This record gives sequence, C-alpha cells and structure tokens, in this order.
Amino acid sequence: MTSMLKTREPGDGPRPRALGATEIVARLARLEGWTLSGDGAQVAIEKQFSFANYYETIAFVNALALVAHRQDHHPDLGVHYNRCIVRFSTHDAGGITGRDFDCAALADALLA
Ligand code: H2B
Repeated sequence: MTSMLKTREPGDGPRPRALGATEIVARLARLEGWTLSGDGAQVAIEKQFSFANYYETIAFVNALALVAHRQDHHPDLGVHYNRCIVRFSTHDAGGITGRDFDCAALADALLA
C-alpha cells in the first residue's frame, strides 16, 4: 500500500552511487559527531545519540523510524537504555551514498 507519509517510493530517482573516500571524508566534516565505521561490506557512517532515559531514547527511535519510512532509507539501530547508535549505509549501492548523508542530517534535525 502506498503511504501518504512517504516522500520517496522504492525505485524513485536514480540508483544511488557509492561515494569515494575523499567525498565521504569531506561530507563527514560537515556533520557533527558522525564517524566512519567498519569497512568492506560493513562500511557505514555512525553516530551515538545520548538521552536522559529510555522514554526519550524510544521517542527518538520512533521519530527516526518515520523519517526512514518517508525517505525509504533505513538505518541499522543499536537501542540501549539512554542511547541509540545509528548507522547508515546503502545496501543497494554496497557502500555509502548521498542518501546516507541526507538521512544523517535529518536524524540530527530531529534534535535541533
Ligand atoms: N535502506 C538502506 N539503508 N539501504 C538501502 O539500500 C535501502 C534501504 N534500499 N531501504 C531501499 C530500502 C530499497 O530496498 C527499496 C526497494 O527502495
């Protein structure tokens, strides 16, 4: 079923292109707290978000889930009592793409 909440549907737009190392480093420098993690098939950009308690952590996770749904781009999440580790990579491209950086900025904006 098509959701009214979605801004991107599967297959929308050009297939994302995996970014090279120089571009990844340049884009990481423009974000606060995001780092490169893993390598090869496990490469991703990652950030730990800290909260006061479980309720706040889950509120963030739920808000991020809506962003992910709207963008049709889904992070891996490590959910803990008062922190959430967010990892973005693009499986379809086998690496990190502009979509990962766009969604990282949207995750940050949830707390701005
Ligand atoms: N999320 C992430 N993180 N990477 C992808 O490659 C990806 C996704 N692909 N969400 C999307 C869904 C794709 O499978 C659908 C068909 O658009």
